[in-house]
Amino acid sequence: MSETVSLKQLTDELDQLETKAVKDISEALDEQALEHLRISLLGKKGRLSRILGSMGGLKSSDRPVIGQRANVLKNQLQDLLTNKLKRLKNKALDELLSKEKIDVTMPPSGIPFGHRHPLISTTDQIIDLFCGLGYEVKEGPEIENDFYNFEALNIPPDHPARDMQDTFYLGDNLLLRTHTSPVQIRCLEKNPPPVRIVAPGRVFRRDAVDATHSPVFHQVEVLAIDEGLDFSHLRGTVMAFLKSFFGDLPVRFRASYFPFTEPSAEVDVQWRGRWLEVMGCGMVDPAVLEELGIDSERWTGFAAGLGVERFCMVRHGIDDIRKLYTSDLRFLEQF
Ligand code: 2NL
Repeated sequence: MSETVSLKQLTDELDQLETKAVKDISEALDEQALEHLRISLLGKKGRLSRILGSMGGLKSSDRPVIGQRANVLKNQLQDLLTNKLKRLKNKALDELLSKEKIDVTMPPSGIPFGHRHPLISTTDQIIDLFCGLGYEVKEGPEIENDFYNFEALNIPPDHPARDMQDTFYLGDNLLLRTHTSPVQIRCLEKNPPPVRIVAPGRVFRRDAVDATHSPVFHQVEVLAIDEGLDFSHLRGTVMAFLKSFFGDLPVRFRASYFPFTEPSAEVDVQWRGRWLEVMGCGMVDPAVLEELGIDSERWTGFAAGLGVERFCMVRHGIDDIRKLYTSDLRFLEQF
């Protein structure tokens, strides 16, 4: 048997429990504190259970009174706990959101963009002009043989360019191309004239490195073969190209010599008061056409070779070719 208790005693206990619980719930600081409170109030061994457990000591007529009161209190506390939990959750979310606020107007974190190397953008600029004149871009192997690099271009066996001192030989008949002319020879071999092509690419010569020489450099070669082409077409094309690249600088043609063109010329532009050589060109030597089985009485053409490094250095005021090859970001990021 339970100890006897009076109705008044249990009513007072419930009143006290209510007052204290309402206060504690309203003052709970976080979800964890609230959960502890819920267990100590409404749990199996909680304070409400204890009071209900002592109901056995009541007169049986008083039991429903306390039972009903305890139930009401239980529901009331449950509601208070649920509401408080909701408010604490909202508060926690608000705090999180204000801490993690995303300002969509902030500038981006500055992940650096990559960009094209100045030699590539210079090459592209040269190519674009010729594409606009109807030329096609052709590429070919960097490893060539003697025929395509020298023989087909009318370069005689005793020419200095063929010297071990000047060309990287890889084996008996293999070498690193010294110009992109072989690309054009291969193209002419496969495609009968008329042709209009530009051949960009890396070329290789056994030069000692200094401010103006690199054993690897870049060339764009231009070739047009058609009926009735003469030096005026060469000159007009070169002038149009130079004007689009450099603007209105003075240009002069100087007579020169290449084994694969006749007549040949070198072209200078006047820049900051000085004449700078920027390209070589000429009418394709009939011997080059005949070697490829092209009738040189019917077909004529012109060709030109441009050093991309030279164009790039003049355009950007770069004083040393080595800067284009050392991959120093402090230099490259300027372009
Ligand atoms: C230079 C000179 C030149 C050519 C390249 C060429 C190509 C064929 C036939 C005839 Cl397939 N000629 N190319 C012609 C004249 C000059 O380059 O000083 N380059 C940097």
